[in-house]
Amino acid sequence: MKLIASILSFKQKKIIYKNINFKKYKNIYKLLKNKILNSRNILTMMSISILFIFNAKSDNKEDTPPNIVFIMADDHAVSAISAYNDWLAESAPTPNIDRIAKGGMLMNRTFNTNSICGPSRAAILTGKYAHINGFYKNEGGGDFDGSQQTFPKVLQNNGYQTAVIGKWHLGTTPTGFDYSKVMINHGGQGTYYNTLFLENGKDTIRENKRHSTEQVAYDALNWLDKKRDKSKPFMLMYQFKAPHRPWTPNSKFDSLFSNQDLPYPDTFNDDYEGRLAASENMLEIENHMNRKDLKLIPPTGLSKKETGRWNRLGNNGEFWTPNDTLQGMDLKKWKYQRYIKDYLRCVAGVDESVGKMLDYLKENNLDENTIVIYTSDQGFYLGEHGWFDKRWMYEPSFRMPFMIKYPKKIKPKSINDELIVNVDFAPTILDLAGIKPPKDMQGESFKKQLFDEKHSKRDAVYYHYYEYPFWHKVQPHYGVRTSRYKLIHYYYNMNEWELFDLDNDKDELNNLYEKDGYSNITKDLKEKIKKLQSKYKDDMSLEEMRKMTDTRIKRVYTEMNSKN
Ligand code: SGN
Ligand code: CA
Repeated sequence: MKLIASILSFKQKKIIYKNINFKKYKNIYKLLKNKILNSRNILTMMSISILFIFNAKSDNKEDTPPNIVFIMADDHAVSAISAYNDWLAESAPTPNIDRIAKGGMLMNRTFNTNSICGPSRAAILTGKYAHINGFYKNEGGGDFDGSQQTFPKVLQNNGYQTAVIGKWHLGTTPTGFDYSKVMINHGGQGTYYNTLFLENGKDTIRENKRHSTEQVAYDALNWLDKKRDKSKPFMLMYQFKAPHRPWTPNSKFDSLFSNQDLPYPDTFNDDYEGRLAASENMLEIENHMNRKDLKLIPPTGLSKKETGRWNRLGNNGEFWTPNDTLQGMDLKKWKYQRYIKDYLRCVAGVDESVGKMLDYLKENNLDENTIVIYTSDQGFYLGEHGWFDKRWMYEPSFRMPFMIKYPKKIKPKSINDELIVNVDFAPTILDLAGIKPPKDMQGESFKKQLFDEKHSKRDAVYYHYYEYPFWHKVQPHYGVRTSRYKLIHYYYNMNEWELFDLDNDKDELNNLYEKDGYSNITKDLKEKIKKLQSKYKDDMSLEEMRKMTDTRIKRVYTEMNSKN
């Protein structure tokens, strides 16, 4: 318990961090100027002249620090981005998001370290695993400790203008930003319409003219155009609520897919054989989607409480059908079609807002020197294994989309299979900005891999998920993935291991743990887990890990002044 308390009361040491690339010459100039005034030394005069010649030379475009637009959607699966050319690519293209991949690099193997909203965002900001940055669960996980070091703070300290606009979902008010406008209603999740925002930590603004995806685009372009300090490089976090549950698209996309059925994933009717934890889930499209998810209209005359109950029916496996005749597989398919169409309509909105940003950068001659990243806080199940939601270390939720465009430095249309995790984002962004990543960040910069497709270094990535049983009853687990194998340990109230050979079983249906011929591979993977747990300081006992799941940390955050 003591150990856990120390983790939770994590306090960030102040990092004195100096690497003032683009301020460098100005500072040296000041220094030398003072010297002249003091000594009137002719030699110093000469060195100033040399410096100016050098400075004029190096002040060309090569040395201008890049701007950064970090675009993040919420729950956007790789399979719902056509650049990944997966099973939905033809039916639901995302031409604007694909522009980023075409103009730069598509990373095929980017993974989460804890596949859920707040924890992923905290890992991205800090470059540290959840047990180190302190934010490891959404439910009963408290608020993010905003006093700790984050990559936006480091950029800000190095002369960048920073902003975050859209979804934040970390409880505490954003720190490290010159401008922030983040969603705060619905427990920080934000809503699709009538979204309540908090601007710069003090003013609440109810936006009721636009769908949230359009509002975020509007605010982001407005900041770029009118509010930022144009003498400085900028880093903008452009973050959508879409396509998160309850998948409410902008009504202008209502007719999209109305005359077609979308395809089903291969594992739509998975029976979870050989995977005990998966068989105990509560995230099946067939059995755990509620009436509100699928946009059924409640009967009139119900009280607010009754309406809520009516809407939520289905969450706990209660049977419902939109009419008296739809049953069995037909009902399951009907639910899927309803769900996937709304989800992809939300994606269409995100794609449109990404297009607006790319157009703006181009029209304002900013695109050459601006790094544009597109990612999502995690992946999502679009019917694979019969599921919606995320959390598992199985590929559809473990994988994150990641593409990056930087015309000056990254070759267009490049594809990379390197193993990357979300704690790598922070050091990579800093590295790209010419700033040395702080040593205590656990992730590693993959800048080299961006410039050279063949540069490879990591042989395995480590994962740990804690939240249980709410929501969706996903057993806490940790595991390791190499380019070929994955080993997972479910440890909370069972002791189950799963081993998959991804080369021969990409859908992870065949658990090879304790099967003949796999003992050496298993031994090797267990050693890898041990090594990574010790490297990332996640080497506590199972008892202590279980306690982390059981510890409910109160949310101090309240929806500030949210009454207006
Ligand atoms: C909400 C959803 C859950 C979802 C969590 C976490 N329920 O609680 O289905 O798993 O968010 O999502 S809902 O009925 O409120 O939509 S996350 O993106 O914040 O991690
Ligand atoms: Ca999410």
